Amino acid sequence: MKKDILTVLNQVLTKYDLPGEIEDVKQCTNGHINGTYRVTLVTPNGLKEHLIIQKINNYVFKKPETVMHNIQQVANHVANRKSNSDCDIITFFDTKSGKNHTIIEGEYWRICQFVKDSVTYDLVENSKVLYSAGFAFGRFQALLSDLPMEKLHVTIPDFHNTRKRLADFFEIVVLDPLGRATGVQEEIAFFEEHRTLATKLCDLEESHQVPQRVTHNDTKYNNILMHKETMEPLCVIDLDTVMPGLAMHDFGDAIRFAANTAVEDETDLSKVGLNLEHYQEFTKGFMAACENLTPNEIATMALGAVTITIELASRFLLDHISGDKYFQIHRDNHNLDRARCQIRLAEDMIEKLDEMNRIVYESLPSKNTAYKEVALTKSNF
Ligand code: GN1
Ligand code: MG
Repeated sequence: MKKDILTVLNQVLTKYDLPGEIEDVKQCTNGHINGTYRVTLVTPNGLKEHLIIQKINNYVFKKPETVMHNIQQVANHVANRKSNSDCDIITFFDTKSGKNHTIIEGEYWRICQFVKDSVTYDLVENSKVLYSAGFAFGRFQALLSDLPMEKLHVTIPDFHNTRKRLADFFEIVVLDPLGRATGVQEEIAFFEEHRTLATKLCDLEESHQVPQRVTHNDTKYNNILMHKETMEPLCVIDLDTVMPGLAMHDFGDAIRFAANTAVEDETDLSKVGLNLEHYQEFTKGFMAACENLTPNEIATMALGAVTITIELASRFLLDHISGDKYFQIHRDNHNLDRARCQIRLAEDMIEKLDEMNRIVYESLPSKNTAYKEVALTKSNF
């Protein structure tokens, strides 16, 4: 029988020097992968401590210890580089035996502080908050630009290899294990139509025309904790997929989420689209923080948003067709809803791609005019 969650959380706590009684547990459901609990602990001297206790999903992360190794590397590196004005990054407590995680009956658990006064948003209503979010993700990348990639494990192979993602998708369409592919022919046709566009970044990466960098790889807006009143970024979280990747993917994934006029799983597709004002604010912030982008990176930044949106749409639809094994779902056909929403968003981005490119160039900080001109000559990828 499955142990109740309170018993397991108490078991996890015994591995840490965190004495107290659990007073309250709330499950957080805005992540689709790990099991996340917000726990209120009453300490022996009567104070309340708010913690996040998280179980790493070991179906998704086959080797959770490599995830925790990477997080430690990143934490050490950023601690030495960061200035006071930089947004924090999440770090995990050490266990009594000095590790940043603990293993209970084969499951990997970790604990961090609940960041005081923090909130996350699944939908952005005011574009003004996006400059600082763009800056925080851009700065995250800048801080990691001199972390040697060899120090990091690849926690999920081919994570943003869009070519492989689409090949896997078409393979499952043929296998159609549950007969669900028959009902989504229109969606499947979308991926056939846009396969070439979606794999352009792969071509450039494979031919070394764009560099690999240490990237976050999961830059959803709700992976930045914001101050509940000032709306300033407090902390970049979810470092599970920090590994070598492309700057355009981090930029693009953030846009996919934060510049969508609707939530990620919106079923009323008339609400879904790219908000160019949101896009512009985020872009300005990101570009101001990422100082050493190459002309080819700049020229393909907007393409990164289209690419990652198509890629994620294919991942959601693959999961729907294969029986919802990867992303946690909270209703029937949830992954199908998510896929349809992302397809609609990608279609809108494709229509707006020229405008998106123009905004990238306009957002380059003035000190970068030298490669602004070079970038303009290369804008037709
Ligand atoms: C997953 O864990 P979470 O919810 O932040 C996924 C991302 C997707 C995202 C879509 C390891 O992120 O790649 O973009 O869902 N993470 C993994 O919301 O697959
Ligand atoms: Mg994640």
